[in-house]
Amino acid sequence: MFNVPEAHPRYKSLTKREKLVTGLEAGITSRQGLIAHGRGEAFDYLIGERTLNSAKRATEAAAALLLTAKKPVISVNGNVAALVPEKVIELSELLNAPLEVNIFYWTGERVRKIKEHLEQHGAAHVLGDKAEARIPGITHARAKADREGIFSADVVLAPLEDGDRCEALIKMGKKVIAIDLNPVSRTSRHATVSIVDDIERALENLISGIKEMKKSSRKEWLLEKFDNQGNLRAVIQEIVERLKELKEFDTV
Ligand code: PTJ
Repeated sequence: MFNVPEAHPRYKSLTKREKLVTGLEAGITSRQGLIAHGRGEAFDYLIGERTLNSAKRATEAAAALLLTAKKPVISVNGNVAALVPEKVIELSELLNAPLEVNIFYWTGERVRKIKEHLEQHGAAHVLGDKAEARIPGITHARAKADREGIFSADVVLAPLEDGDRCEALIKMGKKVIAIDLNPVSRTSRHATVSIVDDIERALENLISGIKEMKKSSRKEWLLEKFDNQGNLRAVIQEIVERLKELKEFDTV
């Protein structure tokens, strides 16, 4: 891994790139995953590389949804495995929810490598290698699901997801929590709760939110009042405000 100097002003961002390149070399991340990350970075620039208030509200709703779920499952793809293995494992332990490897650019070898990578980081319960069930309405490999995992889950946390599967999971009657920096992606538009934030920041906030909310009686109330479409409009409004501020400066 290229050693990014900590004093570099873009240290965090460059380190994420290194993690993905390392993931690619290890056969975990797809080549297309690098392109997808670049799209995410562009949105993160517009957002200001910070958690928006609208993302905080969505994260709170997501915490409530996960805590009230009967059978939550966390979907892991090649980008998520390379960027935040420790954080998805911590979340999985906190919720007692399995991780399920589910990838778009499917190969059996990559599924196995991602599973092993998560287990090497301490994951105890990783699904995705059976993939004996099929999500109806999807013609590509993302339809593959473990019967005891995503297929029978009531709530699916699906970071960096593609719109097709999000829509198909919703059609199956599941609730989907998306983490996606693009507020106008099909995934963000279709999910039950869309957290428009970087995966690392979103998971950090989700973990602390769940810890705080565990014993709270506000969960149902939070879910009832959350309006995903309204919140996505608020994300765009926050981005517009930031762009107006940026207009006043000569350099970004
Ligand atoms: O490992 P695989 O085969 O499942 O492939 C994973 C990718 C991400 C390549 C695949 O799922 C894909 O093609 O996804 P999309 O349709 O490009 O959607 C990915 C979304 O994630 C885009 O809207 C990006 O803006 C967003 N994104 C990228 N990086 C981040 C992100 N969102 C949050 N945090 C990020 N770091």
